[in-house]
Amino acid sequence: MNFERMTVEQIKDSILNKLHTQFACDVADATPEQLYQALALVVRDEIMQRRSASRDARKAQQAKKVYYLSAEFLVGRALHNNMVNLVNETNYMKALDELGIDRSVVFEEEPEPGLGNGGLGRLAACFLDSLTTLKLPAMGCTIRYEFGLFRQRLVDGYQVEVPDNWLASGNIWEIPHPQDAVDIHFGGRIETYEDNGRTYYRHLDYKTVQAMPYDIPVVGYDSTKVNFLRTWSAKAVNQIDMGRFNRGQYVQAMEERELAEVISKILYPNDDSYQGKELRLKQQYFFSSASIQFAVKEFIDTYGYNFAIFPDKVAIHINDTHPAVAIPELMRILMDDYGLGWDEAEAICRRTFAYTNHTVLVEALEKWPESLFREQLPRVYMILEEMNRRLCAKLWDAFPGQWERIGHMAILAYNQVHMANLCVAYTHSVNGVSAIHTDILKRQTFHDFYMLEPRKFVNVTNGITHRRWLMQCNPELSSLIDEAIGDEWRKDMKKIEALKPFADDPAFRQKFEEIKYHNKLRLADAVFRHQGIEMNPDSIFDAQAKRLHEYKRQLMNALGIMMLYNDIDEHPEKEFHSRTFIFGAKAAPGYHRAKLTIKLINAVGDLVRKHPRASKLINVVFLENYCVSQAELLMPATEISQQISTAGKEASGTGNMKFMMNGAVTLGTMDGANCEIYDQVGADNIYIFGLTAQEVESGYATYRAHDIYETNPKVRKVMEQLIDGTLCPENPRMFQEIYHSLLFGDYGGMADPYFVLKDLTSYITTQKEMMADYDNRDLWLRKAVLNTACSGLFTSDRSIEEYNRLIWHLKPLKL
Ligand code: 26W
Repeated sequence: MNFERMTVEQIKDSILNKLHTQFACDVADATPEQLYQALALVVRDEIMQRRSASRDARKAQQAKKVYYLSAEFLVGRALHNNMVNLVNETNYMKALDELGIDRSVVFEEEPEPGLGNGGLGRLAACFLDSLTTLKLPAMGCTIRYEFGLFRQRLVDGYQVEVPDNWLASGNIWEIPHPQDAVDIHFGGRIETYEDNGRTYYRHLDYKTVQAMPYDIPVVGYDSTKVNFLRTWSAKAVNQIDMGRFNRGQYVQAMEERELAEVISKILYPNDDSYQGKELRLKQQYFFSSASIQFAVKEFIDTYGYNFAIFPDKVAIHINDTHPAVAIPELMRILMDDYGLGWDEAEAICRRTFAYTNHTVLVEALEKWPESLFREQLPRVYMILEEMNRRLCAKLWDAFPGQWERIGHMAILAYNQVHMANLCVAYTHSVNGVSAIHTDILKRQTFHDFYMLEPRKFVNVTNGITHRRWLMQCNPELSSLIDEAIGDEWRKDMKKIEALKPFADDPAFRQKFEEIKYHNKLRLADAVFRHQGIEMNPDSIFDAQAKRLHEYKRQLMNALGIMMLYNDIDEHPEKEFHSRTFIFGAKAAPGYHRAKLTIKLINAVGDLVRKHPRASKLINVVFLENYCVSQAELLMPATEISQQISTAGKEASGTGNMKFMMNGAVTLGTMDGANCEIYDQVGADNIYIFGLTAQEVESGYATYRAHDIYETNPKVRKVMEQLIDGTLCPENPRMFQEIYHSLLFGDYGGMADPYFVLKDLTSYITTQKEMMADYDNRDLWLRKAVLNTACSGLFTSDRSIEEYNRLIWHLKPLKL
């Protein structure tokens, strides 16, 4: 279908009009924030014109819809992205130029919604973009956190957390829908009564919190399809308790309100490590229940009470276990509110829900104390008991007498609620996020379930939206690709493989190199403006950007830099290529080791800066507050992408895909989606080192980190430097615990459980090979171009097509 795009003249008029009517000003006297708001309002209008068409079409076509439930959606800024997806970027840019408005100033005015920690949240955002572009009916459901992920400051090399008050000056993109507000009940008690031979349940004495939805539109690329991200905000039903107020209890009169509204106050900053906090459980139930209530209401509005067809019209996706409580919640609503029997309700749930696992780290698997569930969600808890009873009965038939195994698979066991077991047992599909990860799920994490229902387990390798992660963030490279192979790749990313032959075209390679250089300048300029740090664009830009975790091994990167430093120091005669090591990483505020690693990286940077020769050859840059907008600058500027997790630990990774799509060459282990990147680019265009996942697995029994320390003088030297005052003369013991953990282990655990010292030697050797190749410009640029050319598989359009084919079975809307 064709639709009108706004012309340059129309855009200019509309911007001026918004400035006049909203802010009573002109371009000349508008603040940057007012310019941003005016422009955003114009873009929003253009989006909203498409919205009604797409909603009416879904109703008329009675199309199945997916509700993607996720505690996080790390959407990033919307303004520029929406212009790109409206395919009207050129007109908007022209209009801004003609009005004399500096676009980069305006874009930077937009507060970035930090409604996610890392990979899982960003993946959900990429998926919404692809769902909409593929014209699939979908809604993202999450929490409208008033404070997103903390902002990171660096003070003396330490991380300092600052609250992220992203809603302080409002959010242009969200539309409140008070008519869709729903009540959520916490606490209280359950009364049962019999009627006509059936048991009924009555929930009494509960506390009510209202869930108020705010919708953020998501625009499909070059289509009239608009989907929404529904964000739920907690509101007290009684703003003020007038009874108490009249009795003079002013503070108490507000108390209930504060207790209710704290639910959507802040995003928990833990990534991959679970803590059983009551408020987090309340958050999970809050947005899951609200979303399920809404999905049921929408179903009834369209199809009436014919629940038998519910799974044919509604798919509900559980993004990791955080929204798992949605499953017993749908059971509850179907039985208690609509009178369905257990078997019928269970069959509907099984056919409706699907679950994605995002991590195999045991410390990340959610297990809640049963008592918390019983107190906060008494009716849901009763349903879980019955779900567990029925599951265990089945398991008893399958594994008679094997109590330990059954305990391992149960929903309720050892006074805990096992959310992953709930998901695996009561959904129709369980998927991992890369080939190796799904394999580990089948062979280890969920092996016993896999034996019973092998066909339930599927793989869908993650993807990223190439619209944000190539077209928007790297416009110059995108135009160069257009020149070479036409622009069809923008709509169908598979077609980017047509770029492969250009890897052998010297003129193309040279242009590719020039663009990389421009992007390096762009990044250097931004880093200088924000942090006052200079980056030499003629050095190699080598980046590791991801949450800080021991398994991701930023520590190994830091030790590697120290070894390079020693090499430079000991060999004044040797030549080295100048290199900028870029880190971007937030540490969970309570994760002490991770925070110390940030300090270590910065201390290594300081050490290098003090050395006359090393300071010219090495620069360590720690990007403050790594977030989506920073990533958009970093990906296009990077030449070496470090993906160096202990094999078997990183479920997929998605930063690895963003870097390679922008022509960075990967230095990595055979882990997560690095394996698929290897398959796509071939062994010559990626640098793989280190243990395999199998070797790690068998290494736990035999590995002795101390042996490496004893036999390798270079490793011994950096280890000693951690504790001899080299890094921090005023406090030589600063990094002692890292030293101790690598050589002796923490709290009686094994030494170096992430095999840092074990992989360090092959890591260094591989980097040396890489440096030699880098100097051969033709060879290196060929690899870089091939990385972009081979990145077609990693578009999230492909991931979503697979989810749809294997799991959801939605039909694209005819618009
Ligand atoms: C309850 C604490 C908690 C919080 C977040 C546990 C687990 C998580 C997430 C599952 C962590 C996460 O973001 N995992 C990442 O998901 C990405 C998208 O699939 C993968 O690419 C990453 O490899 C994986 O670490």
